Amino acid sequence: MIIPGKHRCVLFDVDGTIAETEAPAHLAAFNRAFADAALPWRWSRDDYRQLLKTTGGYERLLRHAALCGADVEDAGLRASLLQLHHAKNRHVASIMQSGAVLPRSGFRTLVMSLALNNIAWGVVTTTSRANWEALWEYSLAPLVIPEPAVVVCGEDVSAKKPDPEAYELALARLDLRAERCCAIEDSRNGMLAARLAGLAVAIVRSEFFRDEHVDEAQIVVDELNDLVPALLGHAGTIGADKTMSAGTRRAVLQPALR
Ligand code: XBP
Ligand code: MG
Repeated sequence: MIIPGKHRCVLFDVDGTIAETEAPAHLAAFNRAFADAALPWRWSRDDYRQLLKTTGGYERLLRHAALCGADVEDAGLRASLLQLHHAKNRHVASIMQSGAVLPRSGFRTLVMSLALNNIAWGVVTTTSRANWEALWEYSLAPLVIPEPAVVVCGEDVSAKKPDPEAYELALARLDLRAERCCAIEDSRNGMLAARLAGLAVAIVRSEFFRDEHVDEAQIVVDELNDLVPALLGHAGTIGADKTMSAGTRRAVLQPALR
């Protein structure tokens, strides 16, 4: 359950939660890497929406290759796709450096409100550490916010979301029990990973997962700002004077998994 003021640390997912990275960064970078490699692959937003059901960019390339009839057990193919994934992430870094990816509205307000209430924040993501570091350097550090208390990325786990390993690792590194933390996610896979780790979960709707089934979440909102009252019990202190926008007042609070 999400009880205002109860949590010591709020764990943020990255892609779709801290920032809408999937279309402007990851999808654009995949298509640039395909062009560089003279591969006849081009993913549309609709293609990518389907492929996002597979977490992890490398795993997504394997999934696509399999859909194209390739033998994904072939070591040579796997090595080439790994190189392609690294090339894609280099494009992600240059896209982040160009300033094309901004944090979602309300991110700074939420993190600063948490900090002023002695609540830390952390990062639990499936994405590669290089992508997180680029987002931090070019889009988040300039906000002059506290650094995250923990960062768990795709390389840190053997099984990606919806497996709970990433959240369990974050809790172990924080030396905190699940009841003293909660998670903010945007996808069903992410929500399941957090729930399976025993965490209460808030969902912030994102572009590619807007219609996903997330009934197991404790609260569902459209903007990060809308989580300040739920997490702090009051409007917070910094910049949170914006009332919930008319269309987003769909916060669903339900005591799941008591
Ligand atoms: C979402 C993902 C990531 C990104 C791509 O991560 O599934 O794989 O789409 O990043 P999050 P990589 O848990 O933050 O929502 O290519 O580095 O895997
Ligand atoms: Mg996400």
